[in-house]
Amino acid sequence: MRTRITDLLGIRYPIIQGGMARIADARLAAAVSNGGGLGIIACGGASVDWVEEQVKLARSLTDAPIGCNVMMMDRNVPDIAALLCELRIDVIATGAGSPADYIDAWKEAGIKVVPVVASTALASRMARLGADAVVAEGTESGGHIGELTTMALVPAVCETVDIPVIAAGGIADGRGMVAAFALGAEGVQCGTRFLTVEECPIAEEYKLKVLDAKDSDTIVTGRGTGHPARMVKNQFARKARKLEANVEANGEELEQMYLGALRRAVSGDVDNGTLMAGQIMAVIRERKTAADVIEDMMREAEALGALDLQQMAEANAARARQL
Ligand code: TUI
Repeated sequence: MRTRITDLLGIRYPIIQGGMARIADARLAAAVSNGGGLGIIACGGASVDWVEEQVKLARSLTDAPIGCNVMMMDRNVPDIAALLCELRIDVIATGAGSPADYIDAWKEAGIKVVPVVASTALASRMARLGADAVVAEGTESGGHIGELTTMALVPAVCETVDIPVIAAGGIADGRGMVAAFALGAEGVQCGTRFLTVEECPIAEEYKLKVLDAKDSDTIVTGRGTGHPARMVKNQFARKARKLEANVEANGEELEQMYLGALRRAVSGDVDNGTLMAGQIMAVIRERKTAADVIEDMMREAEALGALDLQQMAEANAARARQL
């Protein structure tokens, strides 16, 4: 299939992998890109040297396009931004802030720029500044989140900008992809779905938490401090929520807790780490490879998309009868 997203990014399928700070490395990104999607190396929390090494490694693992995600709250953003120009990375996605100051330089270097937005206001600003596409990311997502749901945000963004929109937040299979396209998207971004794939470098304990989780097993911390993030409910999250009730008194303890919390999660400390994951983990039960996730999603979406509403309703009723 072709959409403005596959044409823009030079990829086979309109599926891109979410950033996932401290998780998405060259091997995961290359596996996604080799599977026909767009793999993304997460620069969030990483050093310039690590990013350089990972981009070079990814290039040795695939000839397909590769992207990087820049976390705008990071202190080393100016250095990362310059490095990615030098390396001529194919695509830059951004999150947790506005990349307004960097778009011109990235475009001049021939890089496709795809900011992640959580509101129509930022989407229209990004389009005006020359972004090639936007990711409209709903609050169902894992990690740093905005307020609006994917269901409300995606159509609103699609009505606001004429560049292609990639939907994110709560999408992990063909059903989600068809729903996103019905809302106006021309591509999807999935993070949580790639957490449990074979090529994802997180600890087995983290993967098991995601595979075992039910719909009500995520929690949002940081609303009190202005940095809301969705993660698997665990000891860390419960304690953070308690302390946040009085940020003034507990600010320092909270800061200490968050130090290294992503790293702890990734290395398997499922009690004291931030196990970032989105709400859709409730329907993820298989492990698969990255390429199989993409193939299965496309097959399921194409089969569903070929149905009319009457046929969809009948298929849904038939599935319910089998429960
Ligand atoms: O960025 C993400 N998700 C992330 S970043 C991350 S790293 C982290 N580590 C520790 C604590 C917190 C984060 C983990 N997950 N998604 C993209 C995203 N961007 N979602 C929402 C936004 C966003 C929100 C507000 C983008 C811009 C914005 O406002 C900027 C402005 O200037 O209006």
